[in-house]
Amino acid sequence: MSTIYKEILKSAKAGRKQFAILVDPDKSNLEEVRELAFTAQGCGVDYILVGSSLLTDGNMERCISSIKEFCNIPVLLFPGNTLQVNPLADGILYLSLISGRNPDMLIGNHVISAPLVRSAELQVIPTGYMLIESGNITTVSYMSNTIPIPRKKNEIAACTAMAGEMLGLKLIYLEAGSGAKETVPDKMIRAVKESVKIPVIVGGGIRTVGQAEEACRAGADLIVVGNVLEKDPGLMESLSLAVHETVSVS
Ligand code: 1GP
Repeated sequence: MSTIYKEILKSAKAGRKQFAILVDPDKSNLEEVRELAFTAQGCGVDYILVGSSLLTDGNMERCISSIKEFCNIPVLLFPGNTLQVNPLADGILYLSLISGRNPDMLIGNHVISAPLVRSAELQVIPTGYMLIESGNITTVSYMSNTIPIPRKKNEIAACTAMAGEMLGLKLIYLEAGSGAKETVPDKMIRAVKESVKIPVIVGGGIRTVGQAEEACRAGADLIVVGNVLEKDPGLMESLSLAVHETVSVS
């Protein structure tokens, strides 16, 4: 078992919530990336995810090197496609998009990237990635050519997560989509959390401390925030503090 996954699992079992930031190499220039990394180090961020649904002029390698210049927080690839696999990272959320029915996102891209991932010696964390309807068509939904799970269909979300766990996936990631209008509903987080024993990640559209706390109380083990920090890096400290201090309410 990879050391990063061991830490995620240990924290989840102990009820210690964790906080990750998402850095999109397209949306932040290298100066901004360095500032995010420096701030993250100072406020106890647990992981830095790097990736994008569509990368145009950003550069994964330069982005990861810039992060590593300013902090020693584990960097996890959060790849939108096979081109984003990079050996400079510490690990990879090896995402299988289990809420969708696009074979390329379920297994095809993994077959293509497998030799690269193996030779990069990344810590591989098999992750069941689930898109949840969030009020608008998100880039990830469009790019993956998949329909998100409807917001009120908690039973579909729970059964999908259960199937993912029984197939051997190690994490469930409930994703509203970067910049989503609405976050993943609390009731759905709760339904999924009650259905599986593996840790649950929640992200997409979280802009306030209150939203992060709500997701944690509903059962999220790890919160991911990206977009809002590009505009307001100062919010990182209060988000990190709030997540680390919140406990689940059953
Ligand atoms: C997206 O869950 C992450 O993949 C983070 O979303 O950018 O909306 O915070 P935001």
